[in-house]
Amino acid sequence: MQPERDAKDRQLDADRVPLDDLTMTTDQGIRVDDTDNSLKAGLRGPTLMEDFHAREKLTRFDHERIPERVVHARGAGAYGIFELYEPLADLTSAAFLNDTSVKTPTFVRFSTVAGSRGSADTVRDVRGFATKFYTTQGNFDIVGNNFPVFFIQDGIKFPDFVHAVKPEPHNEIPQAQSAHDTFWDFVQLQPETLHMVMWLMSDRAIPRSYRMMQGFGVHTFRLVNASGQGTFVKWHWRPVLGTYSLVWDEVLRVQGNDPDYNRRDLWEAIERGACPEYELCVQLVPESREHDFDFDLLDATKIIPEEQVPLRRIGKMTLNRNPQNFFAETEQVAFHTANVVPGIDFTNDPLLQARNFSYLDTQLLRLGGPNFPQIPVNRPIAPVRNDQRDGFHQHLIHESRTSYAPNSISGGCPAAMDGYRHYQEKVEGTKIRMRSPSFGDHYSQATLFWNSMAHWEKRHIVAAFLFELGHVARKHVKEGVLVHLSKIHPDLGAQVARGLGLPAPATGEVHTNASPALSMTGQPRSVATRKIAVLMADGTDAAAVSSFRQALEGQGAICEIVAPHEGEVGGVPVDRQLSAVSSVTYDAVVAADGAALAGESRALFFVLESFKHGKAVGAVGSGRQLVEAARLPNDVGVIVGDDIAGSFAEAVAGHRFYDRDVSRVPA
Ligand code: HDE
Repeated sequence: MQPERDAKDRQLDADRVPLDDLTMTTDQGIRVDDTDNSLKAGLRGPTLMEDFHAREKLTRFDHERIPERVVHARGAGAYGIFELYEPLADLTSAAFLNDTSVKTPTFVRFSTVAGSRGSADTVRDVRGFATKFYTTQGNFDIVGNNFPVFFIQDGIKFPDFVHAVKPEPHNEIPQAQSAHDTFWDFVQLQPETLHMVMWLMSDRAIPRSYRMMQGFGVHTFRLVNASGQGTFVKWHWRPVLGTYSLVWDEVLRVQGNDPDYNRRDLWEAIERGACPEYELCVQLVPESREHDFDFDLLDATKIIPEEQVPLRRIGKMTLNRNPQNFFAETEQVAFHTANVVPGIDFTNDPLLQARNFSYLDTQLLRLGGPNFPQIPVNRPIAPVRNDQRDGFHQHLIHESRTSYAPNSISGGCPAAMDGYRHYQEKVEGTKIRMRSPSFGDHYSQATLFWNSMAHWEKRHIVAAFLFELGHVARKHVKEGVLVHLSKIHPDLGAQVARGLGLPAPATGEVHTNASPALSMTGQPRSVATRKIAVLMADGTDAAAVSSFRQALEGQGAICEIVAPHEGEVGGVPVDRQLSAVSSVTYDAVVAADGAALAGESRALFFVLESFKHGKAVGAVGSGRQLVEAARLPNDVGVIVGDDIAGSFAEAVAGHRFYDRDVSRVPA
């Protein structure tokens, strides 16, 4: 079903170039009669300068690339709409947060941070979650991440941090990895990174899907109501499908099997009409409570625990439309933390203050000048009127005879009135280059994170530290990190030290507070949009598969028939050929055949690998023989029988069986 057309979609019509005229022209509109042969002096002679078509074609090609984003270079985007649950007039004058009848168009870009534009999607990294709201009052951007905190507290450290995590300068190795010396050297010397590093080592850094990860504005922002009263706010996006992750061993294999795994998943879900949904939630802190916390609200390395300030759901965003051209839309979209509308304002968070400079600056280089807001995807649906003029690639023809204010010649237009008013915060102080002592605690919330993890999450965190530090060559860097880990929690320090074969540093007392909301256990469960491989072969009893398939697809799951060859098996069309896919691109597997597949090594490996990654493994009909041949340990999540649809769906909805002993699984 086509989504309802919103204001942004209609606006883009003017820029769309449909393929409705098959005649090729030059950029000047002159018809081209041959685009395969350059103009030459004689059949075997030199090419002539006057071949304007060849010159234009090659020149345009030479200039096709623009600089990739200095961070967040790899991404995928989608359009959507935002719907408000209830008016928030007591908190903000922002129009789109006051009218529940308005559907505000949005564009979202999800990204990884460290890798280049062509790097794999599934790497251990933070994910960007940047949203542009095309409101009637102009564009509002929440340029967030899927972690609620950041590595550093002051934006002046950003170039240092990014240089440390990016490939090393001498050989540009490694690509899209934090597992190298310079990153961990920065961490050991800059302990403000530690809380975020705990998130980075957790499964949050390897999301199953962009549709299954949270988003956070990170900084404390401010809502301002019509009477000028401010309220501190933290933005949260909550995926309706729940927050789920891959497992590390799987991540390593997905990279080879489908480097576009997350990008493809987003694209296909939207094409299929399974539109990703996220609830927008806020944590609100009245100004009177600004100093009620044991951390500073302006410190972006800290969360406000949800148990202290609960989340309030205020609306829902549905991503319902894929871009039509990756470069035009997803690559050229330009986000900026300073894109705010009346009723939304900043705080003095020094990281946010730096971002308010950096995002405009970076677009000037990346998009080649000051007219990038005129690029279709960036253009507000609100009218744009001002005296800013000229520059490279000006697309508009300003008819006014004046471009200054005040003026009398154009009747004083455009006039500044009834516009954005900055929150009237009282500010005074001496010029000082120092960090506030209220930003000084770098351990308590890292400990809080560790304490809040389930046992399997802790196990994964330790394994992640071992993988990462196992790629660090310099011993003193590992030792430096270990000192911090032991301060975060003695158990963490001891386990990582053991794996590294280094002595565990001495530890002190740590607190035992936890914030259960930080754990990924207890997510909403659903089989909807889960991808299930059904292994079949010639001779499989298609009837048994069909009822199973109907039951799962009825709940929104996606079943793909995987068989040794393309075409049909048992009268059922094959979706994928066994040698062209891997279990790691599925959420679960059902063996529907064993008679033929029990002797097929790729099918056996498929089942074993699924089991190893904690996935539900089912068997119907003769599929039992395949599962038996794989010699899976008798375990939860291995469901064999003729009427398994219900119990299998339940197992898939639970995502993974993290407590399986997979130490002897040969996959
Ligand atoms: Fe960014 N960041 N950032 N960042 N960031 C960029 O802007 C920057 C930070 C985030 O899909 C750049 O257009 C500084 C925090 C996302 O187009 C650049 C600082 C958070 C995206 C930039 C930060 C983010 C960016 C590169 C520290 C989470 C991708 C290209 C002061 C709240 C947006 C661009 C997209 C991109 C600067 C820290 C999120 C260079 C200086 C904290 C999601 O301007």
